[in-house]
Amino acid sequence: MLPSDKTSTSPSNAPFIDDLKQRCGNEPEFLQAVEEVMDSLVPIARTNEAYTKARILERLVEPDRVVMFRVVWEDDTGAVQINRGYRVQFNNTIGPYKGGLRFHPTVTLSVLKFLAFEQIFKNSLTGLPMGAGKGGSDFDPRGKSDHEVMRFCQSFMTELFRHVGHNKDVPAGDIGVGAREIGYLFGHYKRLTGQYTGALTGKGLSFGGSLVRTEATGYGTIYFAREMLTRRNESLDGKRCLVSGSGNVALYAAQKLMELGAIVVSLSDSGGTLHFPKGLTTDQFAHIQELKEKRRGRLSEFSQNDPSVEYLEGQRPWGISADCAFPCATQNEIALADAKTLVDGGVRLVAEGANMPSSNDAVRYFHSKEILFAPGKAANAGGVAVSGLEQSQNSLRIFWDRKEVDRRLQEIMSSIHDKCVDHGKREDGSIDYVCGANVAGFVKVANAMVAYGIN
Ligand code: NDP
Ligand code: 2IT
Repeated sequence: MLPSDKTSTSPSNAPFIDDLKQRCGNEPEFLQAVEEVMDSLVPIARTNEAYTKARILERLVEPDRVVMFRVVWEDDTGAVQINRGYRVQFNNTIGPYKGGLRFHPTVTLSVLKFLAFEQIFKNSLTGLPMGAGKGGSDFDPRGKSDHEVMRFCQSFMTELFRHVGHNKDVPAGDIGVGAREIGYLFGHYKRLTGQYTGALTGKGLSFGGSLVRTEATGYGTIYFAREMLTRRNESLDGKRCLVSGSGNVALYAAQKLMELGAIVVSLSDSGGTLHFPKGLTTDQFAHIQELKEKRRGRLSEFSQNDPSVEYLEGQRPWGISADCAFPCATQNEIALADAKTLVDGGVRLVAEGANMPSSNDAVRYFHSKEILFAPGKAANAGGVAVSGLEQSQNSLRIFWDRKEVDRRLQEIMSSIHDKCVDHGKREDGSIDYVCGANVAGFVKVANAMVAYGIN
């Protein structure tokens, strides 16, 4: 049982973090992710002799390996372009490395290390046999033609293929990597290896993909929030909900919210926020889906044709009053000041569809105000979970129908919720979902590491 003090952080993790700062001082996102996890783990690991003796925590923060490579490609004018590619293979204790690829100009080693580190706990929570990795490039798909994206993906895979494989490391999508990119990457992997295996997930339905993978992260986040509310005899019905982002995660989170009777009052992109004072309608949703998924357009274009919607240029959604918030865009989109704005605006539940969208002090503030807070590694695990189901279907050479995959997704999200409750219960009966997710995800991996001996 955890103490009821909702603001406490563990002073005992300071030496651990100080030591890591010496070695990773120029990796702020990675340090941020480790610090958040160690607040929960240091008190547990330091009182467990087997973990202390085997130095599990110290081993857990060092990736197994990092591959960095040059990606050269030709743009449509014939000019040579150079980007940097990465794959961080963080931990394969409980299964082959598994995690997405991100193509975005902000990609750095620090960002990919934080994402791969989070994946250790997230993948463990799913209950499926998946280790943790992440990769990507500083390549920016925005404004590039399909041919340019194809040439980039082929060049990227020309190096990556040596390091991945269905029993070794299985990449998938993340920011900037969707169905189009996975198609190009898988096509080139198949060509280079001469083998048809499930070495990537998020594939198209005609070539080994799983139904519901596209929707899984967004739907899973909402299933998780539904569990949090059900435990308190509440529901999403009629709740006003803020969603940030308008990519894969945000769109399907919004769709599931509407299906469950919630009122979606915002979506956003890096240009600004769309505010729907009366709630997003299914018609508006279909238009935005077409704009974002097919035309790769900007939300500012949508507001020009729909006067019922307000466009808040250059702003995030957090200033709009609501009951629940679902950050689904990117890391560090909720700073402490935003957390205060959200709470002042009436928000009582925050579930992270994105990875680490809230800064650590924002999370502490939510806890101090008794906000129901679900960290990304638990709430957004539905995406990688259905990736795991895609791997199962590929290995079995079968194809489950939509109902079957959605049923399994709901079961997995519910079991992740139960694990968070079991490991995150405070003395006053409330749940610390951050601690619950960190500890539940950790224990399985740590026990396996101990079983393997020193390696
Ligand atoms: P997409 O590329 O489909 O969409 C990303 C969205 O976030 C876009 O609306 C984009 O706006 C916005 N965005 C991206 N970077 C920034 C930025 N620096 N500042 C402001 N807005 C930004 O990505 P996903 O929806 O797949 O991913 C969103 C989040 O969910 C990420 O944190 C990802 O790691 C996480 N996630 C994704 C999973 C998946 O299965 N795809 C699984 C689990 C977590 P714009 O178009 O203007 O760039
Ligand atoms: O952050 C994530 O969990 C993902 N981008 C999905 C990873 C996957 O392997 O499906």
